[in-house]
Amino acid sequence: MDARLFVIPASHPSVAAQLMLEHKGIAYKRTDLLPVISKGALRAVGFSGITVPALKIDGDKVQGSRQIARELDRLRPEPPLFPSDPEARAAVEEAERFGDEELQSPMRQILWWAIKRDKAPLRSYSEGAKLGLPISLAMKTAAPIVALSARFNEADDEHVRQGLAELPAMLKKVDDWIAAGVLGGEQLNAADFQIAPSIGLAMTLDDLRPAIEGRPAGDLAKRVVPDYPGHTPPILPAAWLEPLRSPAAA
Ligand SMILES: N[C@@H](CCC(=O)N[C@@H](CS)C(=O)NCC(=O)O)C(=O)O
Repeated sequence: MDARLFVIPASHPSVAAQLMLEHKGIAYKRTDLLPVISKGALRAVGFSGITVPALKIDGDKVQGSRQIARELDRLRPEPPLFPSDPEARAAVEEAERFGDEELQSPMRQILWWAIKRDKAPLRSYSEGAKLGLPISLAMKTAAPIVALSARFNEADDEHVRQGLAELPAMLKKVDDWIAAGVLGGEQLNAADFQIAPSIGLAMTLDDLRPAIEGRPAGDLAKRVVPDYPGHTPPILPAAWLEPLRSPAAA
């Protein structure tokens, strides 16, 4: 198979797509793109959408982590990304939908909010990336990219506070799915690959890690994506983190 995956380094859905290609044993080449510039670059290589992950595989173009999961199962059914039993499949699809539609965005907003305030950690998220220019130069020119990314992703105070307030319930949901065997089974599935990178990304923030580490959701992230790139020292206002500290969050 001839496969090329377009990613933004440390993008959580991009990590999901990489993990699924690896799960299938499909060798692929990776093109690393800078945020914002990625939109034009994807259009230039023929994709209709503007987000990563975007996959070219045997001449076809597939965009979006959930679409990629289905295409990979169609092209190479073994090992499967979805259970064959219809009820079990529906449960995995619902967890996968939650990961894509509900969990991804607040994690993205929290990270861009943090990077907008302190750009120094950005470099750690690009570790090992091939951006087509020296990493030091990329970091020097990062300010407009960060500002645009924060705006594009609505990474403002209101959304970040809301995301942090909702995080305990989202983590509980993931813990419950693990307890029910929907996630974290012997055979990892599309929902594991969708959700674990979002949790892994959250754990790169010192502000969030204590609320995640040691609980089933944190263990899942460590198992599925043990070396998530990036590290952000404490930066979020203490009052905003209160929902994560309350006993109900545990
Ligand atoms: N939910 C979609 C969304 C993908 C998405 O929003 N990707 C972000 C990176 S995490 C992106 O491409 N953003 C464009 C940019 O940052 O310029 C998926 O799972 O594929």
